[in-house]
Amino acid sequence: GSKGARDVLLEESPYDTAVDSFQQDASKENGNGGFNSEVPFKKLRVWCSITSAEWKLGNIQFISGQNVHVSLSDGKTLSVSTKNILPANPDILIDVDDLIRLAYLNEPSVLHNLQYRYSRDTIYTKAGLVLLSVNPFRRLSLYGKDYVHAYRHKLIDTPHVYAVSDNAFTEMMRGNSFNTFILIINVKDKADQSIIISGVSGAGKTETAKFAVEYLAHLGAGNGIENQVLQANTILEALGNARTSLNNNSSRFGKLIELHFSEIGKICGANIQTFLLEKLRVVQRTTGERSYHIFYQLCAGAPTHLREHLNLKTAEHYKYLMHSDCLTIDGTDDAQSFHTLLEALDNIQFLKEKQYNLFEMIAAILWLGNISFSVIDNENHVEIAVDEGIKSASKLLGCNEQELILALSTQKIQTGQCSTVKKLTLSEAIETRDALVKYIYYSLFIWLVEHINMSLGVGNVEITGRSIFILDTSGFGSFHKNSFEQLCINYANERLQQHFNRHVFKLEQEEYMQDGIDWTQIEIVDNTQCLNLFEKKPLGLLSLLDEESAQSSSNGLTFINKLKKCLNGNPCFKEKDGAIGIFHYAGQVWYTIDGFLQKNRDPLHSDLIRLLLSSTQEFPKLLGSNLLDNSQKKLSSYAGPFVYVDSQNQCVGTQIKDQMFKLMQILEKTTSHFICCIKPNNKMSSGLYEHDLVLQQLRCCGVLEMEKISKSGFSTRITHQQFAERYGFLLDKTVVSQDPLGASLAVLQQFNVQPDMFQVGYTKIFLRTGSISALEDSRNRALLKMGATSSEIFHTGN
Ligand code: AD9
Ligand code: MG
Repeated sequence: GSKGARDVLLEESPYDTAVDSFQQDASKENGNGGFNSEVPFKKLRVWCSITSAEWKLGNIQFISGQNVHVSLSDGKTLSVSTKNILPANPDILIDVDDLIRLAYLNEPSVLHNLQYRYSRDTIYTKAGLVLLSVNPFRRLSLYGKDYVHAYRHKLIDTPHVYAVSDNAFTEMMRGNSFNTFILIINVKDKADQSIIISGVSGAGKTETAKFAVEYLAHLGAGNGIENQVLQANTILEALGNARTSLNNNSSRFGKLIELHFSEIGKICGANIQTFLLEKLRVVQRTTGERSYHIFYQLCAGAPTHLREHLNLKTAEHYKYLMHSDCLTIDGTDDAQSFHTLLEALDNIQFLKEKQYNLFEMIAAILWLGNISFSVIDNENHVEIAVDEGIKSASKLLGCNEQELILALSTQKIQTGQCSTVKKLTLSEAIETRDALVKYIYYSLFIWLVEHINMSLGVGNVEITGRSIFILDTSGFGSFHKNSFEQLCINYANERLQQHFNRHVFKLEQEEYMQDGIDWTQIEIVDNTQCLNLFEKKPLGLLSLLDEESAQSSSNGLTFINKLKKCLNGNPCFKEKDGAIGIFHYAGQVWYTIDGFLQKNRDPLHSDLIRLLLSSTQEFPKLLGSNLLDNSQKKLSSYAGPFVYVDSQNQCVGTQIKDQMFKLMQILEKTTSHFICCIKPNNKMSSGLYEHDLVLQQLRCCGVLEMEKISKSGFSTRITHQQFAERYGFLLDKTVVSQDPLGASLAVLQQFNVQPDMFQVGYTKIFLRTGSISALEDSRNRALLKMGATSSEIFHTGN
């Protein structure tokens, strides 16, 4: 039997049921998702632009000159210039789960679509090759075993982080296996996959990364490593996450998790690389923000014996914690988190003794912060009293009280054979102490990461060469005041954005090539200029910073002058009143130059290394000797007072650049899958969707740029088979065609689809935006004749 209209309707997929008659005009769009002026406007549904981020929906009533009169949905009438209207999609398209399927891909339409879905807790939407995820700010029941099962067995095919993870897994497993049925040689023969998660601070990257790991852990469960990876997350979050003004659990470091799989898809090893830990936070941060979680967790949750051993008090006792005026986070129980942390440490076989070492150093930092410096003369020189701070700190560090006092209040200066001792001023003393603290904390972090990696069995990683990398970084951010730390983070994001641009737009165009259609490559606006501003040698910002940091006579002013002289030609650069403005892909950010040189040098006085080396305890000694090994040359031959904390004696900016280049090398060897997280409001509250904030992010993550490709490209792609099934029944009875390709071509011919509006690929028909609507109209009319009601036609598949 032949299929009735109802059967056909039930099979309908929602994406190409755009039906309003005006839709035919979409093909005449002007490339901005808007109309050409000659388009007949009457009765059209349109978005009227009220401000740059606010639109109202209405229908055109009449046009007079350059003005359009629109009746809004609230009954009011508005008169706007033709320049300020954009076509709206028919209601039927409001819930499409891939934005590329919208008949009109303009800003208000995308915003509206995402908002509609968000209001129904549908937080995931695709935009071509990218998954968008709008932060729900509350737990949704979209995760867990049942959902893993459903996505694995394709029982659900709606967009989800699980679906992306599943794709990565499937592609990895298909990887290098030979498939004789593939006629076209797949250029993506890389078995390694990466899931790259981007988004502003608080958008949900870290949570999304956890869901991805969770999904892959379920799939690859075998020898327990998957559980250890999840535990490692808990530990790294305790030491590397903090409350900021943008996110209560903000990652202040980036991480690349590598899950390594066996031939049969079981996880057989894992590795975590970290970068860009924001050390400064331990000693200094903006009011209302916290230091790293572990400090508060320890203070709130340590059991009695540990408290006694560390002479531990509650958080409000410590200046390092008190100075930013924020000790707790709503809805977070630090004591409970401490127990979770202990469990995680046990789980990765981090011995009790080492746990003690860790907590001793955390407590030592807290006590170092309580040391009181008193100014003793009018040159601001300081003295340190033997108080509880000094006593506890020196005990925990295993060093002599007097030696600690000397190291923090004086500096030995070697001139030839003689050495003199110079007293430190208050600001020098504080800087010296803070440098020690930052060094200790950073070393703890690296030490833990090393331990975690040992427990994750990195040893196995070379065996099969199949890995999935998951990248979660500190998000792009612009605060009220931005300094060196933010510059580093934003630079890193700039690098990742370039990878994103190249891959998303390259892959899109590759699909055309693979299916053998004619296509002239489109150049997409990219952020190369901004990257050049940072990276170019010898005149990039980072190398200028290094050059200036190496000069002893330099200061903020000399640095600014140098920047002005060398960078003024770059359109991404601006200077004003001792601050520099950089045009990032995500907007302009102003950075204050204060402290740039010092932070870039990141020096540690050699007296402090000697102090650590003098410790009677093994662990602080280890911290000192690590540094000595790394910088032996510097200490002996150069004999300068400072050493760089980095192993290659590099300045921070250069280290970061190197780290990013290494990261890019890894990612370039993988097939990348992208997830863009979107933050719907700045209040961290569920249900609130702020247009301007979302729009700004959509502009950054290139979603709207994808429109360019889809406009000049072919936004509708349907396999020959699907096309023939959907429209074949419209063919004149006289046309006899057995194969899908033949039937498809006959349909295109019968409906007079112009040759420039479609291309026939090896496997699919590619159509330009809007050219499907004439076919849809005819199809709907035919179905109506066959007895379907209009509401059935319009609403099936919704
Ligand atoms: V930052 O750049 O590290 O400052 P992230 O990582 O982008 O930032 P994060 O994942 O930490 O943001 O998310 C912020 C908060 O949003 C979380 O603490 C959760 O409370 C909330 N969130 C994010 N994603 C989800 C989700 N899929 N479901 C529920 C979520 N809550
Ligand atoms: Mg994060």
